[in-house]
Amino acid sequence: MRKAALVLLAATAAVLLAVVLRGPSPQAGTASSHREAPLISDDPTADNTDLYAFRSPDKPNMLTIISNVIPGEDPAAGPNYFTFSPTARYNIYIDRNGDGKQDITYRFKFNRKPGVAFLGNTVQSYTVTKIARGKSQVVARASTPPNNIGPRTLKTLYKTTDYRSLAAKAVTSMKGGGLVFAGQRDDPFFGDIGAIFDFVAIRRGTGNAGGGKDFLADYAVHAMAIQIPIAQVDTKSHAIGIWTSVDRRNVTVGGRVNRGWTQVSRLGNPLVNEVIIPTGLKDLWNRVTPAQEKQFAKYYRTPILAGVINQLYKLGVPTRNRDDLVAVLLTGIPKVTFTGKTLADELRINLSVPVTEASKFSRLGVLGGDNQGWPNGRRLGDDVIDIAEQAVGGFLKGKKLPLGDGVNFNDVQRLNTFPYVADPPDGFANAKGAQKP
Ligand SMILES: [Ca+2]
Ligand SMILES: [Ca+2]
Ligand SMILES: [Ca+2]
Repeated sequence: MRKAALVLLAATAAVLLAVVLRGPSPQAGTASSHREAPLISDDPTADNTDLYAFRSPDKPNMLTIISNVIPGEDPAAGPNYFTFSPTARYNIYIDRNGDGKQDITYRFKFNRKPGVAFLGNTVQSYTVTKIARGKSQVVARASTPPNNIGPRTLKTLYKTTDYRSLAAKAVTSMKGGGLVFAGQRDDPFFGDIGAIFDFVAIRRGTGNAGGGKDFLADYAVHAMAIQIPIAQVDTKSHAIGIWTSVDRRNVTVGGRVNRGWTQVSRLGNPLVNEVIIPTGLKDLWNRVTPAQEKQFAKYYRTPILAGVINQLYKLGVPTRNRDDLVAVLLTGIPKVTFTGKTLADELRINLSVPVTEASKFSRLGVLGGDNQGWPNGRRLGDDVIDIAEQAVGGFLKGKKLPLGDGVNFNDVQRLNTFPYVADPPDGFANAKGAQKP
């Protein structure tokens, strides 16, 4: 029996049942936070999929933060291709004193113009506003590259077929230091979602030794990436917390004008809303802030997932008093990412931990003896499904189960420089569909 490997997949699948019942479409990606709650699955352009934060491998004095939205972009899905929503605002928040409230905000707002002929226009101008100490300043005005629709579109509209050069030109300096990029990217999340949905089938072995199928290969997301000097965000303990969210403008109903914005999606650590928060509370969780996390603490302490694992596979995973998970996800790892007693789901990172040499990189991050990876920040190569499965399995309580989904790395190589996330797959050449003779 390939029991051990299956357990968390099973549990994940159970939690994802809501999505199954909605009827998965070909773009029903369920990565770390893709389509994880009922309401947000109706609003993909406002759906945060993944958040990354790491010291930059080529510039260790710079912190890179990447916030991705729009799950499962098929690069061939025209003529109105995927874009950032012009009626949303996208936020990256940084908490420097552990109170669950932002001290620095980077806010993105995008425009969208009509396209040529019957095509949508995927080049979007945008602003980045930095809000800190009560002061709000536009730190960048920039444009996304076009989506990677295909070589004829690129040649006709942008006079080149070299997508790399178009994307490289879209990297823009920010006022006060640092860089920004926004636009379509390869989805850097990887996982065997197809197996999970097929009632937790596993394709080979135990799941921890390869053999899975990367459901998200050849799909894209829209990414917002910033690279900022660590000196601007560092603290005495060197531990800070980061999260991302999307706000929608309030709608006017029955003639009553309701100005302002409502947060519709939020993301700190991967898989929290997907796996920890019960389905009935997922929409609420998306609307509140990390400072209001305490109301959900019991779901971290007695995770549904652990109970499901035991019911299905009788592995004796600890189901109660999971203060290990509370620490990792809500207050930080003692002496590493600890930010204080306030319970808040934030992606915490200790900015003094050096960049791991390539030869010592472990996809299992801290659990694999590599102190730079998730849950100390999150790098593009961190295998968060395997890490989460093993952590919920009780790794930090000494119960080391070889759990995993059999997909150990992304389908494409990351870039060596900012924004690091690889170029998106090409809509014309992409491998989906069936080529006819
Ligand atoms: Ca704060
Ligand atoms: Ca990918
Ligand atoms: Ca994996």
